[in-house]
Amino acid sequence: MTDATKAGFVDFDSHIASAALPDGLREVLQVLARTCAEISDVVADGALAGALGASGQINVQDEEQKKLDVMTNDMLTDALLACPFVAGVASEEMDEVQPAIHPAGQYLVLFDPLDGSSNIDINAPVGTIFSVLASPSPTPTEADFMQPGRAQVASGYALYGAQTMLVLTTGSGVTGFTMAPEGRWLLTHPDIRIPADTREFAINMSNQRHWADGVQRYVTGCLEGADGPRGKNFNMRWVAAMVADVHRILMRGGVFLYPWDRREPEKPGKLRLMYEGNPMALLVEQAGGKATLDGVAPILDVVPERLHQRVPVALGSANEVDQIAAA
Ligand code: AFP
Repeated sequence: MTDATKAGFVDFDSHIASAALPDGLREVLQVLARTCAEISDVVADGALAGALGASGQINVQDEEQKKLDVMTNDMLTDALLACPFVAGVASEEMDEVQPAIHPAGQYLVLFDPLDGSSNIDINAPVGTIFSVLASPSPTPTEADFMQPGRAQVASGYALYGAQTMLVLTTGSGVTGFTMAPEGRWLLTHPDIRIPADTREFAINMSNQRHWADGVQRYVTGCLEGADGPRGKNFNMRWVAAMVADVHRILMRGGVFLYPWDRREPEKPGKLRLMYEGNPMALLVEQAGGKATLDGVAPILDVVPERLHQRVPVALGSANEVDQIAAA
């Protein structure tokens, strides 16, 4: 793309300068945008940066960390804790919350530094997901992070795919930026809306035999297509990175499910409330979709009990989420 073409786009800093944001939030979002641009370069370098493969460490979720999980977690933690408006951070990759050293920060930032880790070594899409809360205290403890998703003042993600994109909400709609050379984010998607109806669903079908009856009925209805009760054919997609599956839904509609299943019945689901469920739910609701635990109960109303809590997820096109509830 030529510089002349790119000159027609509003950049990230100008866009958020024109938004009515509280003191300090703008700066926190700038740090997130800048660091995601840096992460994009590291992800793109892959083997050239020695960034592929396992780190040899296990995280708090009992999952093997990839080198890029560790590198991107450090990049975000260092950048955010250096920002005077950040009171503390929490990450999918860290056991405990990290309070900032300077005592005047107003915001808490929670993140999954590299969602879709199993995609790293096969050069498939991965992303960074973030959630921003107001801090009740300048010296926060874990209890201060335990706020329902509805309290988020901003959330978003960067998707490192065919293009690198940053998708953001500060509570009044959803905007998307595409990364140009030198890490410049340009506003390419000023008002993202999810269509209410869809013919596309996303679920890991290999877990089918473990699902609860309602999910079985819903997916069976989709698979029967025009010959079944739904009376229309469905397509299926599964990227194994929530960030990419949700991005597709924001771009063209669809539903995404990661339900409770019988493999580990004591676990409510696989996905993490604070780093995946809440930030994506705010984006989906702000784009006109529904984000629920089960087709009905909004994810954003869950009162968190633990930092690394897991939840079931059913989100996407509003009328199709209603079909999940009705199944
Ligand atoms: P990791 O980033 O920990 O690998 O997990 C990604 C994820 O939490 C989510 O982004 C995907 O939708 C889901 O896992 C994929 O899960 P399956 O491995 O069951 O397909």
